Amino acid sequence: MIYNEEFETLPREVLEALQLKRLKQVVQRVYHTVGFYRRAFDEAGVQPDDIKTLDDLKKFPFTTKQDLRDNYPFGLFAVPMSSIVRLHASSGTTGRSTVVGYTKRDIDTWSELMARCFVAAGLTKNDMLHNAYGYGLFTGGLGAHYGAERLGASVIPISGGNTKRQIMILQDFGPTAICCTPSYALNLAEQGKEMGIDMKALKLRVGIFGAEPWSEKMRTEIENVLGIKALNIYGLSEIMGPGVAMECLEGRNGMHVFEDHFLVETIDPTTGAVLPPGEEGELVFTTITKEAFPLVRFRTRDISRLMTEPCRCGRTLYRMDRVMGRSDDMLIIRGVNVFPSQIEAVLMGIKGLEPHYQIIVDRIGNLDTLEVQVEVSEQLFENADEVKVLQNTERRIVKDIKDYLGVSAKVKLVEPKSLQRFEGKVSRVQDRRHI
Ligand code: DLL
Repeated sequence: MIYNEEFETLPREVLEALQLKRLKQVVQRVYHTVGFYRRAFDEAGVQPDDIKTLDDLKKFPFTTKQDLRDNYPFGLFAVPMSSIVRLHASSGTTGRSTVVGYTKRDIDTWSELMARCFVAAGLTKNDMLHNAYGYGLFTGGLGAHYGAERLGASVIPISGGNTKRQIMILQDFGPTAICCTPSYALNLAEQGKEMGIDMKALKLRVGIFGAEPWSEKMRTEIENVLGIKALNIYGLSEIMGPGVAMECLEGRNGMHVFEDHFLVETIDPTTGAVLPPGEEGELVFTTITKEAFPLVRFRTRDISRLMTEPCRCGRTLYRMDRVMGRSDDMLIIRGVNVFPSQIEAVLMGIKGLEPHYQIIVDRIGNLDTLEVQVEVSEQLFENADEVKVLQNTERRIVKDIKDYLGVSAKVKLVEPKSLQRFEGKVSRVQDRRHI
């Protein structure tokens, strides 16, 4: 089933002509409305008129997450605040989060794209959706919500957490579809089992899972324990939120990128050179219809590859493979994006700690765990007869990590000079998850 038959099945030449027209417009617009882009294009010696073909895009400079941070919070918006109807943001210590804005028309486009995703998963207005993506600054909850409403499905805006209650609702309301992170799907299944519930007997038929990396092995496991079809959805706040790309029920192999709204390239993360389709590299997106927050050549740091082979669903939109990794050190812990540098910023804001720490990430059962080990200063350690001082410091770290970054961490204070020292590049993160 296809939501927007016309735009999802355009012959490639027609699609490319549309993309070129939209690309020319967006490049003109950012040059004239966003100071950052005017400077970046001038510095790179390119002008909006240089876009004659789609291929010319590669002459233009990249936009990075650092550029977004440097222009925090609203510096890259291309419309006045009076036209902005919604803001979302990633977590982060002050000044380091990414803030994104939407006009009314952007919300409209986003809702349509999410509706396309749900239809690709076989949903109709007769379905009921259990939406367990988090509502709030995170784009998952509201993004999926508006899309399901656009389709006319019944949405349960359950958001994240409170797992036992979620299971009761799954039983009592009988939703036919669910969306959440893949690890939370497994968590729900496990809790349900513990409560003595036959999770396969629920009415659920399909799940739309994303926001964190997962594997074919996890797909099989989710499908087995919940008795559903599990599909992959991709997106990122900077580009829009969920609904940048979505797997279809017919193909279940790679996610169709909504190329009438986003141009996608894969690049070599080291040299920045554009790679041919099929080759693994970093995804780079250009938004060609967004009003409030258009981005030209945004480096996602997500590693994947483009698949240009036709799909049996009839969509002509190219697909992207599962995200296979990142070209930076960003961790996704229970769906929350966390940079080690943000943890460091929290630690360095607390007196009595040394800049020596270790971050240990694991998956126990289906839950990601985060442990931070940090050395205390000699001074604090000598005063440590007062166990209370240490306890308070530990509590403060837990609280600050939760407050600033939105994740729970276990914190262990260790003696001065007890953590491993590195001669070359420091390696502060141990990711023990086998996804
Ligand atoms: O995670 C948007 C989203 C919500 C996507 C709900 C899908 C479902 P951010 O919080 O900005 O936005 O995080 C974006 O999450 O760059 C990827 O590294 C990762 N990611 C998102 N979807 C997938 C996926 C949302 N299907 C970052 N597989 C991205 C692997 C994913 N990683």
